[in-house]
Amino acid sequence: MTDFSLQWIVFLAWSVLSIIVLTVFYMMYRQSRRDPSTMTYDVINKKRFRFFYGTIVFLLIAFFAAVSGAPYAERETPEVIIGVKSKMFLFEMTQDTVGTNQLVEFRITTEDVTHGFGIYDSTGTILGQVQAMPKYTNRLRIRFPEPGTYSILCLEYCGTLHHQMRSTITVR
Ligand SMILES: [Cu+2]
Repeated sequence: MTDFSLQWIVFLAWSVLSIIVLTVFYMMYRQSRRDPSTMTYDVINKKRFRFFYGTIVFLLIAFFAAVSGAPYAERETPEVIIGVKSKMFLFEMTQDTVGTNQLVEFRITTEDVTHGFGIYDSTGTILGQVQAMPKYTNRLRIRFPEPGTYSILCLEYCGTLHHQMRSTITVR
């Protein structure tokens, strides 16, 4: 998701929330201006009933709208899955070439100590990272926006040759 669309979602959510809050205040204001003699228990109970069930219906709709897409990370299926076995002092990858903008999922583990798996572009900017942990497989999903050679560096000090623990991935 781009920063731009995220800003719009936040703005919309904020607007909807503001409208709800203002509506509630307006209803309270109108209520306070009513002639108390018209407020029989019958009228009050009817209002409470409507408010109570209205709130429940609203919460139910909001709940299902919010969770229908969960778990969020699973919405997309990765196009490429790359297994990564780390060990002192190298990364063994099942594949080292992917396509531009493909959704790539790295499944990373280690055969010895904990390592880090960090992906950098040609300017040295980190695009994503995850730990390589013994007996666990951690996943990292990433899209490479531009073709080129990306560096993979170990991010966890793992021994004397840690600084040499690097690999590359080619994006076509
Ligand atoms: Cu290392």
